[in-house]
Amino acid sequence: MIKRRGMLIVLEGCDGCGKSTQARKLVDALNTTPREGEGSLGGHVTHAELWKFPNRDTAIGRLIDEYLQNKCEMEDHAIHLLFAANRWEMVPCLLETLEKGISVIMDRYAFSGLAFSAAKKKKLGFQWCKIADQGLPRPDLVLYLSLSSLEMEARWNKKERDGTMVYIRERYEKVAFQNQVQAEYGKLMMGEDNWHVIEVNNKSIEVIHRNLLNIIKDNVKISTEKVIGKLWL
Ligand code: NYM
Ligand code: MG
Repeated sequence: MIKRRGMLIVLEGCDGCGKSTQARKLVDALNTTPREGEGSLGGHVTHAELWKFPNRDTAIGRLIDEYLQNKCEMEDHAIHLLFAANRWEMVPCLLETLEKGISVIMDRYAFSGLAFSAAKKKKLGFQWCKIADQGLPRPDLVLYLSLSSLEMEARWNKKERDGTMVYIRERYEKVAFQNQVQAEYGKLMMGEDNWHVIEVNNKSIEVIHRNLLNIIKDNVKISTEKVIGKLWL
């Protein structure tokens, strides 16, 4: 059998839309899907890993974490570049992982970087925001979880960190701002053939999971046969 690279699958959406839950379930499902035969992914996917941005474990990530928890202030351009740098620092490891045939389920990526920065009142400029992430590995699929602002807020107060629930509200978790973020996402997905929008209002975790898994199954073969692209180039 020809060895194929892993898929790069990104989950995006506003805060509280269920990305982290779904990302975990997808990784579990891909790791337990039979390699061959009925219900398999055609023998292409060998293994899947869960990645998350911001990656709060690096030196840059720790700065971002302080900013998000309102423990420090940062100029808008500067924090935008730190979010992008936090992705770039992981690129060698990401490419190596995909090359080994391991798929990566990514909980947020450059699209968050753009949507959240461009949504700020003192606009940084959509094009300016794009440049910092230009050339990153291009995802095979972007799964966008769309949630109404009514349901959003109820979900924010609970957060899981390292297996325990903590109750904090981070920077950006305001309905008006998240509506602007969703509008920016709308601009980003226009004309893109690798985006899939999934409405999550009033749907169970399991129904959404099935939906996402089916999209992946429909795309896995095509994606792993293509060389990984470069984002926005
Ligand atoms: N965020 C995330 C950005 O503003 N820029 C980025 O590049 C990324 C990856 O950080 N409100 C924002 C979106 C979220 C916050 O993400 C932290 P999470 O998934 O809640 O840990
Ligand atoms: Mg959040």
